[in-house]
Formats: sequence, structure tokens, C-alpha cells
Amino acid sequence: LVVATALSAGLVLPRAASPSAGLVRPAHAATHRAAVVAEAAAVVASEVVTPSEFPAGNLRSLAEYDEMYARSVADPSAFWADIADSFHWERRFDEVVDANFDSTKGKVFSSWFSGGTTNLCYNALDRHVAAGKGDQVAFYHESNEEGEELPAWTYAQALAEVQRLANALRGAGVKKGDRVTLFMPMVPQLALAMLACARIGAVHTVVFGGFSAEALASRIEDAASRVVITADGVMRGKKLVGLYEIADKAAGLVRGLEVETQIVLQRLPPDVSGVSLKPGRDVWWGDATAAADPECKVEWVGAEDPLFILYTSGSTGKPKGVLHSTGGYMVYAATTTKYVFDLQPGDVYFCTADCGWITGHSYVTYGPLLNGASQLVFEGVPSYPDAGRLWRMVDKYTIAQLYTAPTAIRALMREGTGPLQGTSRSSLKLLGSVGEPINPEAWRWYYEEVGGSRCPIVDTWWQTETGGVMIVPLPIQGASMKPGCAMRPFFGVQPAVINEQGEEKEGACEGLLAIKAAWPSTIRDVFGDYERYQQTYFPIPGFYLTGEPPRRGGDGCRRDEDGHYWITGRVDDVINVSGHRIGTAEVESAVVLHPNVAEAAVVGYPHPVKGEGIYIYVTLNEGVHESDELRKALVMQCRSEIGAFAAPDVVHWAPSLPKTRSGKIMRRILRKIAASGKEVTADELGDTSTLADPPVVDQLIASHGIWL
Ligand code: 6R9
Repeated sequence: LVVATALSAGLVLPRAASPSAGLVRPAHAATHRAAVVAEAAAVVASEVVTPSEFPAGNLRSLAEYDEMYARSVADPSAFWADIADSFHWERRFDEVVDANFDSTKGKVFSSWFSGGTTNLCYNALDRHVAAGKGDQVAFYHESNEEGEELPAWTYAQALAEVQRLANALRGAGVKKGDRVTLFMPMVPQLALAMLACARIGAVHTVVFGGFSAEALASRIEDAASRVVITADGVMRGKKLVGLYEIADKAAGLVRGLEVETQIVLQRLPPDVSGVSLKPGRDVWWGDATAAADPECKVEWVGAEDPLFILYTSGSTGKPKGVLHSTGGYMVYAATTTKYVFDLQPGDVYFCTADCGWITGHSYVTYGPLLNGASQLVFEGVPSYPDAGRLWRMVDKYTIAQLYTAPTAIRALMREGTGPLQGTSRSSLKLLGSVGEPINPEAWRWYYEEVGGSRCPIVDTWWQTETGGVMIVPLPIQGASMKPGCAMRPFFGVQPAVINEQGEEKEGACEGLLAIKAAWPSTIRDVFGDYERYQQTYFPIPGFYLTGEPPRRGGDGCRRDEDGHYWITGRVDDVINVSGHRIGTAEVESAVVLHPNVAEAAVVGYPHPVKGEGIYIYVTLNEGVHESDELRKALVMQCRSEIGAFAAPDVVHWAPSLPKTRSGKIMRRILRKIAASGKEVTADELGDTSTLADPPVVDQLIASHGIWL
């Protein structure tokens, strides 16, 4: 979530004041850890909270949920066919679902609404305009600069722009199935660019605007996109993000193919932007759309034709291009939006996620528009010009549903209730949370201070791979919630708690979260690497796994006596920094690129605002000395290889790393030291009998990390 990154940049923790002070471990790390433990202990399954007011909405009662859920599992075909029939199909589907999650019985696949043809853009825009809703606002656009009024986009205006842009793409040679990379700021035009791709059957691949040129280049290369849509830049807080410069550099780094066309949205005033386009390759968005035909015929695509690729991090290897297809994704994104956010006519909805992440795909671009909703898109950061910005926006646009990330809530919570004062937030009906586990303290603050104990907290657990919300406390009048608990599966979702051997556990239990049967927006493939798809997500017959082997990681999960699901966080080598999913292997690869580095190991540690921080252990080559310069160079290396959001928080010079006799780094030990430093106890370290060289651990405990 981009907001989160911006927040951590804007509302930073008090860090050590000088490099030498940096040698001391800040008290907050240990205190935070203690607080987390205490909090977790304080939350017992029986603690329930019931919001004082929540109107009867799309779901009228818990009994109705129970009935619908039972139907969705007993007869998925009938359940989803009913829902799918409320969309426009150019040709109706023949079969609702056919899937196999058991690789011992043949190839793993998931196919929904086969035989049907449709178009996401048609369903998101044309359908509403044809129904007379053309004048309704699709997007309000809030500038980075508070007080600067930007035009809103009605459904009719959005459709007109999308058609011109889609024609410009066709003019650049883009055909059905071709990939187009989008590297843009969080402005309504990003959603319009996604829809323009969908309209002509092109596959969009959005790369979050915080990535570096190297990271962008590798994604362009993997997707083999010949066309890129970008922008000159955008102001985020006081910072200018020069997107064009990065895209231009990336185009130069791409190997094996050429970026032939770049469409560049002008977002900055010309005197600020200073961008000069490369003739023959680049064209301003405004010129391209002005020259394009205003009418663009819809390309009807098969339900299983690909809609988009979105790169995401796992615990091994390079980021995976998660592929989603058309029909199932459409139906699931729309249906979850309808029930999870309880959209009602007249509501203005606000999701702070960037379209560079899955949340922006499903709950900015597709879900809300498929439901004909009006929403707010904010290009800035909630900490600018001050920590009251979000709350003032809620009042200004009379936001009914606010959907954000725990990291944003924690950052704002640190500022106290002062920034809330002077805002009423009375328009709010419900508050959503996504991206990482929400700790009970943040939950309480969100619930009590922001929502005045009136609004349900909708804590949505899901993943890039799942396409839409999977486990969630649905907002239902009178229904109670448990702070920090994701509660119940969405319709059609069959969660399972499994052990490390892949055996399903029954009743109240704890283990790894897996899913038993296909849901409409199941990940369809890892782009260009079907083997990796099957091995990563379906190593255990009959289950979709939320993380990858060999450690059978993913999300830890507890099912309580009431059958409610608690997501306890990642148990693998994926860390979640401000809601950004980062593979420790990616950061390690960036660090070891430095010629002075012999070896590196990266782990997460509890961070009071970001959720997790990045802690790197670095072993230098013989004869190389530790220095501030080197430390800075390593941080730069991560920024340039991945992006600023992947910059380490702590560097720990390690004479060597704890390894097993077979040479495997014992990350478990490194995680404990990162979390507790010198206070780490033997108990916490657990079994160290497989260590090849036990004194290494004592050395690491005796030394310490340098907080940056
Ligand atoms: C939607 C999104 C997925 C990972 C996921 C889990 C964590 C997301 C959560 C949550 C606890 C929640 N996660 N939502 N953990 N409670 N409500 O964030 O997708 O970027 O792919 O990340 O995020 O660890 O496996 P993605």
C-alpha cells in the first residue's frame, strides 16, 4: 500500500540522532515487542465488540450470511451462476466451474464461466452509462496539495477517455493478449489506463510507482511489454517522484526487447516537470488521446482470457507474475466489494491503496466501478500537510467506507487524537483494514477514535493470488467482532488449517492457512512459468497454499472455538513492511551485489509503525572494514535495485552467519536476535544443536545492529 510507504516517510519514528547514537538499540524495539506480546495475551477469543449503529445493508443478518455461505459451498455452480447473470456476457457461459487442486490427478487448473465472453471495461463503464448513470461521479480526485481542486470524472467522462486511450493503444500496435506495463502515480487516469487495456483485451501489468528503474525493467522484460504508460511525475507530500525519468532509464535497461511506445500522462506543471520526451518513442497522453478516434469497439474476450499480471514477492527467487483471468475475477471482485463494503446508492467510498498493488486493482479499479460506485482517489500522502489530512478528506467527500492499512493507522495513532479534532467523520459507515495483521491497539484506536465505536472494522485477509477478499468480518447489523480477528470465510471460500505435513486439522487449532476448493478469482498461473505456479501454490494435493515450499510457509492461522479465523502473520521468509510484501531473498540479492559483501541474510523484526522492519546481517569480504559509507552504500543498493520502500532499517555487521552443518543459514535464530538483541534468551533461541559453529551466535548477540 503506497500510503503506508509514504506514511513511513512522512511520520517517521524518532530514530537515533547520530551515527554513534545509532549503535545503541532504540528502546522502542524491545518495548514494542513487549507491548505486542502483552496485547496478544490480552485479547482472548471471547472478547467481542458490537458497533453501536450499523444499518441493515446488503446482508440483513448473520442468518442470511450462514444460509448464503452454506449454499455457496454446497452448490458453487448454482450460487455463482445466479450472481454472474447480473453482469453483461456477450455470450453466456456454458459451465460455471471446473478446477483441480490435486497435482497427483493431473494438471492443476481453475476455470470459471468457460464458454462465456465478456469485457471488464464494458461491465465497469458502458453498462452504467447505458443505464443512465453517465452523470454519476466515478472518481473524485484529491490532489497532493490540499485546497487544489481537480476535476472529478463522471462515468460518461471516464468512458470517453478510456475509449480514446484504448484507440491510442491500438494505434501503437497493441492487440488482444499483448502486455502493457503501467508505471503511474495514483491518479484516476491509472484506473482508466487499466480499463483501456481491458477494453481491447490487452493484459495490463501495473508496477507500483515506488519501484526503481531496475525493478521496473525486470518486470517489463518478464512481461515482454512493448508499450509502457507512465507520467511525468507526481508530488507526494513534499517529494517529487520523477516517474518519467525512472521509466526512461528502465526502457534503456530492458534486454531482449524494445520499449517501442511510451504514453506519458502530464501531471506536473511544465515548469516543475522539465520532462522532454524521446521523439519517435514517447507521446504525451493528452496528444495521443486528442488524436485518437472517440469510439472504441469492445473486444469480447473469453472468460478465461488473461486480464492482468501483477508481480508479487515470495520467499524464493524473483518476483512472480501472478496472472488473473477475466470472468471469475470480475464476478468475485464485484461481489466481495458489494458485501464487504456494503455499498449503497449515494455512498462515497475511499480506498487508500495504490493500483500498483492488488488492493488497488480489486478495490479501486474493478470492484467499485463494477458496482457503479462513486469513489475518492487520493494522489498524496495522509501525513501531508499534517496528520489530519485523511480525516478532513472523510468530511469533505462524506466518505462512507474507508479502507486502509494497519501501518497507516499506527502512524496516525502516534499523532494522538489531536488531528481528529475538528473533523466529524459522521459520514463513515464502516472502516476497512488490509495488508497485514491489525494489532489490537490499532484496531481499538481505529474503532473507538476514528469510528466513534459506531462502525464495524472490516479486517480483510487476502492475497495478490486470491484476487479478492477471502476471510472477513462482514459488516452486518448487530453482528459482533473480535478485535484482530478476520472471522469468517467469504462466500465460496473453504479455509483449512494444516500442519507442516499438509494434514488438515479439525476444530479449534493452529497451523498454516490453506484453501480447499477453487473460488472464482483463484490465481490462474505464474506468467510464463506454469511449473512454478503448480509447485509454489499446490504442493499438497487438494490445497491452495498461502506461501511456498520447501518451508510450507505462507500465513499462520488459528481457528478458535467459535470457528473464527485469526491470521497470525507470515511464517515464511516474506516480510510485510508497511503492507508491502517483500521477499527477504530479494533484499539479500540486492545487498550481495555490492563488491565488498561476502554474504547477507535479511529478516523482519517487529516495528511499531511499519509492522515489520528490514534487518540485514552483512558479512564483509576479508580485509574490508565496516564503515558508515559502506552502510549507506548498502542501503542505496536496496533502494536502486528494488525501491525506497525496501531500504533496510537496521544493518548488523556479522563476522559470520549461523549455519547448519549442511550450510543453511538459520534464519530463525537471526529473527530472534533481531527482535530481542542482547535480551534474547536461550529459550527464545530454541534448538541450536544443528549449528555448525555455535560461537557465531554469541558473537552476534554481543554485537548489535545499527538503526538507520
Ligand atoms: C491484499 C494484500 C498478502 C499477505 C498475506 C498476509 C498479509 C493481508 C491481511 C494480512 C493479516 C490481514 N495480509 N491482509 N495479514 N490480516 N487482514 O495485502 O495482498 O500484497 O499479496 O499480501 O499480506 O501475510 O499473505 P498481498
